[in-house]
Amino acid sequence: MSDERTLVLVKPDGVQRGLIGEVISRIERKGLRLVSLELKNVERSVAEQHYAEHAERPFFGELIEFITSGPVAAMVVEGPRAIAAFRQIAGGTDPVEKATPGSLRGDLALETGSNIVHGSDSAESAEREIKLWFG
Ligand code: RTP
Ligand code: MG
Repeated sequence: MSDERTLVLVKPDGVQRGLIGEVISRIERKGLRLVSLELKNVERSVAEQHYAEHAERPFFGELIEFITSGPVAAMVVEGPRAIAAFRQIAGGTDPVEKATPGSLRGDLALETGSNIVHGSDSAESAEREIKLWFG
């Protein structure tokens, strides 16, 4: 099977809590490869484009405030089925109701609004997001 690329973000809560290493470690232990890595201050316009699919949702304002509240670690991760594989490592969106133990969110987060990591959800999203974050 040919390799895929996915965009991973360690969100501001994960950076502030010192979890960048933990996230990278789990990516590498799974067998995925890091191909780009940059600590970035997030422009509001980038945040809004990144989460454009949620623009009409009631939590959109909070989501944008949160993701622009401090630096994020942005990375491009590569490997066979990288998109689904990282979603598995991350765990479900709600860290208590959906993420299972053993996943980043299941082990390390409590709230949906601050759930440590982002991973692209499809090949189309990955392509769009990698362009947005890395040009
Ligand atoms: P992400 O895009 O950040 O990787 O998370 P995800 O795919 O697991 O979840 P998604 O549905 O794309 O939602 C994006 C982020 O919005 C926040 N959210 N809040 N209050 C709520 O009901 C709610 N739903 C989603 C979460 O922080 C989620 O990661
Ligand atoms: Mg998403």
